[in-house]
Order: sequence, then C-alpha cells, then structure tokens
Amino acid sequence: MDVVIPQELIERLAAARRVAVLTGAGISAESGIPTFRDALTGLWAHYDPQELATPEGFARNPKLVWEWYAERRARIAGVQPNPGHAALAALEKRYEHFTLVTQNIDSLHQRAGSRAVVELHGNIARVKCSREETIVSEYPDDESPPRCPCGAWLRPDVVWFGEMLPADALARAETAAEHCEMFLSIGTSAQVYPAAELPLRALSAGATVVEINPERTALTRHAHFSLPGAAGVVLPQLLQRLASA
Ligand code: BJW
Repeated sequence: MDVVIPQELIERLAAARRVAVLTGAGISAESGIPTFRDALTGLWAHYDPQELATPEGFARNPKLVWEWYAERRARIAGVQPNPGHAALAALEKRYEHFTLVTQNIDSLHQRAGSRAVVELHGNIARVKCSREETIVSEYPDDESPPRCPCGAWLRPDVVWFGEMLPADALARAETAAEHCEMFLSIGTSAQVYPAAELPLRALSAGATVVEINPERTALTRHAHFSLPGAAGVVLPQLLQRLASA
C-alpha cells in the first residue's frame, strides 16, 4: 500500500537549504541485512548483545565475537544497496548542506554513491587493535582473532555498548542536527543513545522532523511527519515528488 506523503512535507523539503538524515538498520533491511530489534528477524532475537557487542563480552570470548563479526562481514559483502540508499544518494545532490549520519556499519550508503557519510558506530570492514585502537589493514589469519604486532587481540572497528562514539563523528552529527531545517530519521528504533538524541536536538532547535519507519518508535509522537512504510519504497516516492515540486 502506498504511503501518503503530505504536500506540505514536499514543500518544506523543497524550500530547505540544510538537511540532516539519520539512518539505522531498517534502511539496510531491504538489502537483506537483519536489523537488531525486530521481533522475529532482529539479531538480538537470536544473539545476546552482552556477549557479542560489549568489550566485556569480547574479553570473555574473543573467538566467538571475532567469528560472529566475520560471518556478518561476509554477508554484507554479498548484498547490494537498495532503492532507499540510492534515493538518499540522489537527495544529497539537491542540497548544498546535507549530512547523512548513519548508525550502520555496512558501507551501503557509500556504495550507493553517498559522499559525506558520518559513521557513528564505526565500520565492520575495518579492524583495529583492542589495546592501542590503531587501524590495522593487514593481519595474519592463523589465529581467531588475529593478534596485533603489540600482542593484543584485533577486533572490528565498531562501537559496542558502553564504548564512546568517535568524537569527531558525534560532533559532526550534533552540529548537523542543531543547524538543519529538516531532519529525517529513517529505519531506526530510536532506542540507542546518543544517536537517539539527534532528532530530539533537531526538534529543540526548531527543525521539521520526519520519520520513515513501518513501525512506531519512541520518536513517532514527536515527529512532525511520520511516513509508515519501508524506506526502499517511501524514499524513491519522496524523491520523485520533490523532483516535480
Ligand atoms: C525499517 C524497515 C524498512 C525495518 N524501512 N525502516 C542514555 C539512556 C539510556 C542508556 C544510555 C544512554 N546513553 C548511553 C546509554 C547506553 C547505551 C544505550 O543507548 N543503551 C540503550 C539500548 C538503553 N549506549 C551506548 O553504550 C553507546 N555509547 C555511549 O553512549 O558511550 C557513552 C556512555 C558509555 C557508558 C555509559 C553511558 C554513556 C554506544 C552504543 C553502541 C551501539 N552499538 C550497536 C552495535 C554496533 C556494531 C554492530 O553492528 O554489531 O549499534 S547496537 C545496535 O543498535 C547497532 C545499531 O547501530 C544500534 C541502533 O539500532 P537501529 O539501527 O535503530 O536498529 P533497530 O533494529 O533497533 O531498529 C531498526 C528499525 O528499522 C525498526 O524500528 C524497524 O521498524 C525499522 N525497519 N525494516 C524502514 N524496510
């Protein structure tokens, strides 16, 4: 079923000069990457985040965590960006000031052609030393996980629960949220902080907040416009309407 996109939303988007977008796992769902919190298909319905996505879990069982991420990395390498990613790459070209902030670690925005992507939770393709935090591009594959020359385990360069987000990425995201006229929150359950604060910061600063998500979230009641549909369907429609506005 088509989602109704109000004309007023199109007019506000057409008039805006500064746009910020926050994406979550939902935008990659149509590419075949599972979300985290969807009841039956989400990763956390099958795996324990305390064991797999915390530094304490990694310290307890580095092999389990390394291999879980290796499997996810292989799955991501085998999928393609979807029409939602493509629509956001096209939307970027309309605006002089456009910031795409993603919680995703899958590079699908970049592969769809988005240029200025702010990655809040890292990137699964990168590997770093768990002690020194330096990025390592080549490593032996005789151990699981492999070791850094300093002797510490290597780990994926992603942000686990209880870890700080990369300071420069968070600062860019907060600045974009506080200075935009339109803020789009797409495919995120708005449960994980500090990312979940970004649309609220935009609201406080006077921006129009739009949510695209087939399900209601903690943000829905605050959003000026809620488009209850799949990103891969709604975003291309939005783009098409905008092109003829
Ligand atoms: C569709 C769709 C379609 C489906 N189209 N939509 C304040 C209050 C309470 C707690 C905290 C707080 N501040 C900090 C915390 C602690 C914690 C936190 O937020 N906990 C909450 C869960 C309670 N945050 C942190 O620890 C963060 N660090 C931090 O704050 O440091 C400072 C600090 C440290 C210690 C104490 C206090 C402060 C770090 C968070 C790191 C999150 N890491 C993960 C894993 C990344 C690596 C990996 O991929 O393995 O990031 S967890 C996971 O959740 C992943 C995601 O990026 C993140 C958000 O999930 P997302 O993207 O929203 O996915 P879902 O599944 O939740 O939602 C998908 C949505 O899509 C759904 O709504 C669907 O309906 C929708 N959808 N199909 C559009 N086709």
